[in-house]
Amino acid sequence: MGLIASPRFILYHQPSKAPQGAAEPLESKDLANSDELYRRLFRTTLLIRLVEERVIELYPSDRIQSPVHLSIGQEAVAVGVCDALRADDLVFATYRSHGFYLAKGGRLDRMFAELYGRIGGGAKGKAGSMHLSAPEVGLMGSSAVVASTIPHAVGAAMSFKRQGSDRIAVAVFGDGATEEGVYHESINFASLMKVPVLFVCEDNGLAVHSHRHIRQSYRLQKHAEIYGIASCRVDEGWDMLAIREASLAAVAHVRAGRPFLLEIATSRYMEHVGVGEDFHFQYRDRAAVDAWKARDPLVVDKALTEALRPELEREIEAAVAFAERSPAPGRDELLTDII
Ligand SMILES: Cc1ncc(C[n+]2csc(CCOP(=O)(O)OP(=O)(O)O)c2C)c(N)n1
Ligand SMILES: [Mg+2]
Repeated sequence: MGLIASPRFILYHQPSKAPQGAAEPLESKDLANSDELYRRLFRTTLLIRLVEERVIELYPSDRIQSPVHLSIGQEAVAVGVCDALRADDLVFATYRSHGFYLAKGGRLDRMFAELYGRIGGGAKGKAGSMHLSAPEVGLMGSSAVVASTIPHAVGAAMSFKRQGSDRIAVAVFGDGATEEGVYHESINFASLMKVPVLFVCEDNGLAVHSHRHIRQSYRLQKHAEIYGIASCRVDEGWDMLAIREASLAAVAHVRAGRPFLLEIATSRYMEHVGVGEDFHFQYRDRAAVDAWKARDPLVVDKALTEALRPELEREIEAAVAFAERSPAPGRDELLTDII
């Protein structure tokens, strides 16, 4: 099948909105390699989904020792954003961050060991799913406390500025987190002090069981504008290529010395916390999620999913085996690595 006719090419050319006030225009440097690029991003997106599907299978066995907030449906956000970053840029994320951990390059075996509460985990089993980190690849931390890592990202970015470095920091948060005071304090400070921080809002329209329109009197981009922060909204949040393209422009703006807000529409397929679906609560429609799935590349591009599945499943099984072999922390670990 020729490139022009392939679904991946169509996806690549779905235009994302032009950033308001971005320093550099959207530019596609990868046209020549678009097929290869699509495959690379698709592979990481599929890895995240298959990892979380494996978590669903394992969960009833009770070997996973922590609550899990699955990002199934939202994976393209992490992949598109992280692909636009440099390895030495830092990401601060949330309790729903298996995707950001993997997209930033965190080791899969250590992630499973962390979920299992084993010594081989990134935090020797003390952090679990909600507090993943992999500082060696720039995933600095994630937290169960809504909005709490936003000021950490601002602080890290402020230190880069003071050091004269061109590294940037990324604050990842949900739409619900923008209702927290610290979000407002953070964007005000970042704008005032010209902090090189990228704010990424994963807008799944939900905070637990409540919809954004019954919680918020503001539109996020309008709100950012009042604080003098340039922004962009990507509505095609299933499309990792569109997200990457918008992220490249946003990152260029931030690296030039100004904060930026990237709001990305997305869809959480599973329940807020846990491994089931929750349509029986009737706070949302299955039809809306189905409409999203109908555009989701991991669902639509069955041929590539099936082509990549065997090697990814082997990778996942090796990581699960590592977690199974890893010992539980001993009593001597109880008081180590804590403040
Ligand atoms: C400071 C704080 N308040 C309340 C909660 C309870 N809580 C956990 S998740 C959540 C919803 C957050 O929604 P959002 O930021 O949109 O993230 P999503 O779960 O949709 O990814 C709430 C209110 C919390 N963990 N921390
Ligand atoms: Mg949300």
